[in-house]
Amino acid sequence: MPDSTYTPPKVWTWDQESGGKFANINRPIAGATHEQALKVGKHPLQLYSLATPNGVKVTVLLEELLEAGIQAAEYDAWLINIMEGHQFSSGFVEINPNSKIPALLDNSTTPPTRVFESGAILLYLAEKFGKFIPTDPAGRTECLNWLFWQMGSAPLLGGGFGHFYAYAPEKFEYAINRYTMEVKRQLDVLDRQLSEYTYIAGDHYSIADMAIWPWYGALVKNEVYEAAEFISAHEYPHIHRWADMIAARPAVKRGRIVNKAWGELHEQLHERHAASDFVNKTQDKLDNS
Ligand SMILES: N[C@@H](CCC(=O)N[C@@H](CS)C(=O)NCC(=O)O)C(=O)O
Repeated sequence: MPDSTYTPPKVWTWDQESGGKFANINRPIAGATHEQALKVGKHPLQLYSLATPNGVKVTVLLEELLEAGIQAAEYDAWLINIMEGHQFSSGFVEINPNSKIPALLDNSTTPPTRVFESGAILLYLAEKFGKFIPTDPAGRTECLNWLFWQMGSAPLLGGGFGHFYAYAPEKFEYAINRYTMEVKRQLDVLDRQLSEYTYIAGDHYSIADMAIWPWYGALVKNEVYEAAEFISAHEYPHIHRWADMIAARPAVKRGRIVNKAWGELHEQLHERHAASDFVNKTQDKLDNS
């Protein structure tokens, strides 16, 4: 058994020097830290986000809706830099009291509708536009099964495995073992499902794929946590087949770079306000102009 030298005190107190990649933004209290209104663009849908896996779910869906010819899905995507604490502005907290990206404001309704939690945003948009969610009860239920599977499972991948394997200031064998076991089990769940079906929830591409791909597709393709070798990603061939198929979709290629503020300059579109921004406003174009 790993040796532990830490004995929890009777009452936990906030140690602001606890270390770790996200130590400067982690806090034990909710609410705004500063007054700052959110910017608002001309489109009905205002998205406040960042291209983390949770953010990419939503920009992929919005681009898929536009690709399907639904002009009412036009949106402005504003960059929320979580490392700089933008999620704690008064404007952001008004639309997401939980201070996490992504958050959406639908100005086409009266009054405007706020939507937070990526799963709720996917469901809201899929229902609003009648796309990427089956309408028959059995198909819809299976789609929701996998959407909610993702919402419950991914915190164990991100907050558990990713945190302790990639971000924690020290490596703890107990924590890494525990979460690697769970994540490999989750990957096996997906691999078995995808050995039987083309897409996660059956024969049709849906919001379940859009929720799961940015996390588990990225994991097996070594795009998050640099952990593909560690978790033996080659053991999940059906996830690889599916991940390649999703990644090849034009809307996915666009959606994954919206609100991205790291990586290759041509794959960073900090803000998105028009389709032409993918051609003219990526960081390589802006830096050269
Ligand atoms: N369950 C939420 C999780 C969202 C989430 O964890 N967002 C992270 C980035 S991926 C965030 O905004 N973190 C900022 C913070 O923790 O202060 C969802 O799916 O929308």
